[in-house]
Amino acid sequence: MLYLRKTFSYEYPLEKADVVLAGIPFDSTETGKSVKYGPLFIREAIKNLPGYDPELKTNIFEKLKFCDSGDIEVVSGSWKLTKERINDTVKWIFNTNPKVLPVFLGGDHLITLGILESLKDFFKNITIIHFDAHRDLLPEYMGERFSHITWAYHTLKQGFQIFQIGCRSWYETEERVYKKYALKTAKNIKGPVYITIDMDVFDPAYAPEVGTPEPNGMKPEEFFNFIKEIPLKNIIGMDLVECASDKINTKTSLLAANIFKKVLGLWVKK
Ligand SMILES: [Mn+2]
Repeated sequence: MLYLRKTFSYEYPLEKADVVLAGIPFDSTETGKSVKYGPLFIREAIKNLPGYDPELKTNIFEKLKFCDSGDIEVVSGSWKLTKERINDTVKWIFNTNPKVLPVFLGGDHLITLGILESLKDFFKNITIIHFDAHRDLLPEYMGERFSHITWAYHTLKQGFQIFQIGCRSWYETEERVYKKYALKTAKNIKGPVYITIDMDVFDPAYAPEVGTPEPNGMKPEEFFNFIKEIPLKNIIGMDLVECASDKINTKTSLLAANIFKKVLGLWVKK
């Protein structure tokens, strides 16, 4: 099928892939703009990326074998049923290929909780590196325990370590939780690392289409400098969430696709 392509110019079966892409278009807990079409538009932006990175002098599409597994069919309005589907998908991924690096596209940030709970069956002592304008450390929101602004709290309760970057808006109760439980430095992180990137970590000038934008955010260059300091050889997975793009080639989805490229470029050179 020489002239036919899906997301990547050549797609490998999951058992042979280095990287697997999976969309999770769940946005039932979103309180701002819908993020249901994030996977669609980030994927379209990935399709248009040149693989070569002039800074890293590497081409991810030549160095890595990719598989796009498609989007999980989420159950709108039901976190319980959606979580089961995320759990089954993550199990299928690692039972098929224990060495693959999964990259998930969201979707609201609650999907990260479902992914991490599933990863616990395969990895011990996971540290979460969490880029976000918000801490997401509320125990509940308006009486609901599971929401895009509570997921990080539940990871702490389940024994994950978390290091947060880029936060600039939080509730007082979250500050107490943060001070008590979160890591305060990224140095000395050992063991498996999971990276979660809420696109609202960026200033709305660079990523305006997000669920809940906050002014005074990161510049892309600050993010790209920081990501080089992370021990990428230990990453076991990554997600890009809260992308509220609703058109092709808008700022947030393009930036998300470029993060995908840069992180994988750094990972391949690890
Ligand atoms: Mn956020």
